[in-house]
Amino acid sequence: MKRLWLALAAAAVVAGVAIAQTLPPSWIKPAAPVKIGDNLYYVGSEGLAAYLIVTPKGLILIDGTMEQNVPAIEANIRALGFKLSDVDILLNTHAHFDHAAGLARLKKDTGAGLLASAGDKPLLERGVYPGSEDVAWLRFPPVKVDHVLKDRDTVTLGGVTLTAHVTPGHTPGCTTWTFPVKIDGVVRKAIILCSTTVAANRLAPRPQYPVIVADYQATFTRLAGMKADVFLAPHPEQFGFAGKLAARAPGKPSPFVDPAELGRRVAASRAEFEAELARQQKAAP
Ligand code: 4NZ
Ligand code: ZN
Repeated sequence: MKRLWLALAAAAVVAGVAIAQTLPPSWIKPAAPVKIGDNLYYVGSEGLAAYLIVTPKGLILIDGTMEQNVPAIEANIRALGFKLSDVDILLNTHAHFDHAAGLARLKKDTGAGLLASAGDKPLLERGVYPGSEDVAWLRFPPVKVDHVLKDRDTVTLGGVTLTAHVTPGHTPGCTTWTFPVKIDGVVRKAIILCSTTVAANRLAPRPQYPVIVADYQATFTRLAGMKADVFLAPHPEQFGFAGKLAARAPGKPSPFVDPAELGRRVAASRAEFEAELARQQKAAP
């Protein structure tokens, strides 16, 4: 996947607006909802995750994905037996077009309030990619943030509490979420990682934003000290979603429960980051 981003980033320079057409088709391919736990459903497209957290007092939706996916996300919410007006809170992993472009329309259709970090709020409200504000194909429909979250703030609805962990780098306000999820009768700790990939980000010599490298480093250190039983992320391949779905079988433990996965994925991502940082520094004129 990383190679793809590098290719996309390189192509962006030469192709400009045409690049949007080369995004993975799976990103806007509708997918049926998937039950991960009693109170947690995947309601995104085949290639971009959106998560629905169910509480007795209403629903929380994390990520809007692309604008084109909104009808399918809404159909998934209805197929699960809910009304769009049941969605009370909208959250976002990070303010990139592929995870935030659908938020404006979802907000309008559900009437929910959007909560976001201080670092990502201005990006969401302008609909721009940090450090590439003038790149048209990276823009998305701006969406008003109703409440600003600080690091370690909690969001509670219907007795379910989510914790916001501001893990910057991928974006200045990248937000990782943790919350309880009941799977096979056991309450587990789930984590939705914001994203720690470099993707199209410039690290050197003209960084996407001034402290991006220090932010990534601190985020990797912080994540390495965290624990979770269920590892999730904004891109399904980042947590092996397809393989886990295929591995599910009645009477077998859920493949979504893997307390070692967070550590494994963070270590791998950190190694990729360091390699990419070295590559960009070496390539610098
Ligand atoms: S992301 C691009 N949100 O990191 C940039 O998966 C960033 C991502 C995807 C695609 N891009 O430039 O095409
Ligand atoms: Zn991103």
